[in-house]
Amino acid sequence: MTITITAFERSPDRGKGLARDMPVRWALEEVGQPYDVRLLSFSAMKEPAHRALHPFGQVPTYEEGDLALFESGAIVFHIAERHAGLLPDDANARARAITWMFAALSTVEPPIVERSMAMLVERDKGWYEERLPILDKRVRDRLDELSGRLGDADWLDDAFSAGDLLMVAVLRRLQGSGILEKYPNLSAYVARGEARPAFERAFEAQLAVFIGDLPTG
Ligand code: GTB
Repeated sequence: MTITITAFERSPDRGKGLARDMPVRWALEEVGQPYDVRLLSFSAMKEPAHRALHPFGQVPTYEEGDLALFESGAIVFHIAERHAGLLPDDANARARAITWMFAALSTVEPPIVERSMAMLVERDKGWYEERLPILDKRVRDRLDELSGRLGDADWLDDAFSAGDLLMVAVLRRLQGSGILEKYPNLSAYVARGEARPAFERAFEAQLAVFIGDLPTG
């Protein structure tokens, strides 16, 4: 059955692979599942046809036969459950990998998103300069803890899993901030994720959308 995902017609990240179709594309590449992409403008995302798939009028969505999903984390989890390669077979190791998926999205990502949102929409506020160090510290606190846990391991729990996929996707949002760069083991962890052939294919595919270099025919 054909898998179709949705993505920005023109991503605000300018092809950096930071929008949330990226982890979905990466997961599909990891498990070797081909997929189609339906590109949407901001206004098309708010149309009833798309809202029927995504109640919040966002991307990505995932369609496969009569199944329609939204939320990138849930989509990655679905892909990981249906196909081998992203979750270990051992029940306990699988539960730990799923725990890391949640940790990425609900513990590590929120302070990172809060910081980037402040930089995007609060720069002109009088209190911005005072607030930024507070937001930076919240991010650094999480990274201190994550860095301590990762130590010199390659991945968070033995073999690469969907937990690492989401954690690397979350940490990539900090690239160039000067914060991630202070953690050599986390920077190397992100680089290891980005060096995976599946990541590279997913990255090239989303970049091709941004530069308009889509396959024809
Ligand atoms: N929790 C949802 C999920 O994980 O799927 C969040 C989905 C979401 O935020 N989607 C965004 C969207 O559709 C695109 S990815 N926004 C349009 C809207 O809400 O109207 C978010 C995103 C965009 C750009 C960058 N960037 O430039 O770095 C990073 C992340």
